[in-house]
Amino acid sequence: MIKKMSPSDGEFNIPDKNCHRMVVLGSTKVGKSALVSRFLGERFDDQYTPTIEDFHRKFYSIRGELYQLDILDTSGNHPFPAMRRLSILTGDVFVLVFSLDSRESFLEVQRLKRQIHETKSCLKNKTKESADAPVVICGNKCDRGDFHRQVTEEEVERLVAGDEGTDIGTGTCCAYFEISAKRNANVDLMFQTLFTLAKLPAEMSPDRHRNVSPQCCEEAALRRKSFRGGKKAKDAAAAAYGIVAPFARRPSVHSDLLYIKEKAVGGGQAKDRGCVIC
Ligand SMILES: Nc1nc2c(ncn2[C@@H]2O[C@H](COP(=O)(O)OP(=O)(O)OP(=O)(O)O)[C@@H](O)[C@H]2O)c(=O)[nH]1
Ligand SMILES: [Mg+2]
Repeated sequence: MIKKMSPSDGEFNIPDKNCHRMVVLGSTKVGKSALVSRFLGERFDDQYTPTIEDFHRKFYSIRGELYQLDILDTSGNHPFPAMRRLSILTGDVFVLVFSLDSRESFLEVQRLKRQIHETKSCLKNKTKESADAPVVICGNKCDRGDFHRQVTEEEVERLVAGDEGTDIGTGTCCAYFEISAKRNANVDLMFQTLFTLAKLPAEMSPDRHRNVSPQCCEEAALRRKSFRGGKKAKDAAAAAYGIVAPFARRPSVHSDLLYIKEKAVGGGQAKDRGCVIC
C-alpha cells in the first residue's frame, strides 16, 4: 500500500489502492531469496549469500489497470527486531518460508505467524485493516525428499488452521504449499493463491503475465497510442504485463514510519493505547 515513486516511475501514476507490499519472512537459509529470484524471473543459484534486506519493485498492467508490488526479502538472522516489526506493519501480504528439512525453521514460522497476527491486531482497531493479513506458508526444499524431512503434514495443517494451541487468528487467510525454489515446483501456484487470498489479480503470479523489459515500456506506450480503438488495443487491454523496476530503492525507514503513524488513527495516541510502533 506504500506508494513511493522515483522520478522515472512517475509516468505510471498508479492509484494508491493498487500499490501493495509483499514481505518474505523466515529463518536463515530456508530459501527466501531463492524464492524471490523465481518471482522476479531469475535463475536459481546454488551459492548462499546472506541477505540483510533486499527490496524489489514490480509494475503490472493487468486488463488495462496498473499495479505496483513492492517485495521485501528480509534477513533470516533478523539482526534488527524493530526492522522486522516495521516490515510486518507495512506489509500487505506475507510469504512465510521454512525448510522441510529444518524443524527449527518451522518453529520460527509458527512464531512469525503469531507475530503478524499480533502486530496487525495492534493496527486493526485504528484502521479498516483486517488482523488476518493474507499469509502463505511455504515448506521449501521439497526436492530433498522424505529422508531429510523434519516436519509432518499434520503439524503444518494445524498451524494453517490456527488450532495448534495458540490463539493466532482464524486462519481464513492462510494457505500452505510444499515447494522447491530449486526445481521451481509449486512456486507459481503458491503465488497465484497468495494474490487470490489478497483479492489481487492472479495475473501477478510469474506464470500469468508477460515480462517486459523497462526499455520496451516507452515503445509499448507509443504502440498503445497507435492501436487506440482497434482490435490490437483491445487485446493489449485484456492482457497482463509485468516490469521489474531496474533500480528500485527501498522507501526510507522514516517514510515507512510516517505511513504507519498516519494509518494508525491519531498517530501519537497509538502509544497511549499500548501500540508501540518501533
Ligand atoms: N535443495 C534446495 N536448496 C535450496 C532451495 N532453495 C534454496 N536453496 C539453497 O539454500 C541456500 C539458502 O538459500 P537462500 O535463498 O539464500 O536462503 P535465505 O532464506 O534467503 O537466507 P537468508 O538470506 O540468510 O535469510 C542456498 O544455498 C540455496 O541455493 C530449494 O528449493 N532446494
Ligand atoms: Mg536471503
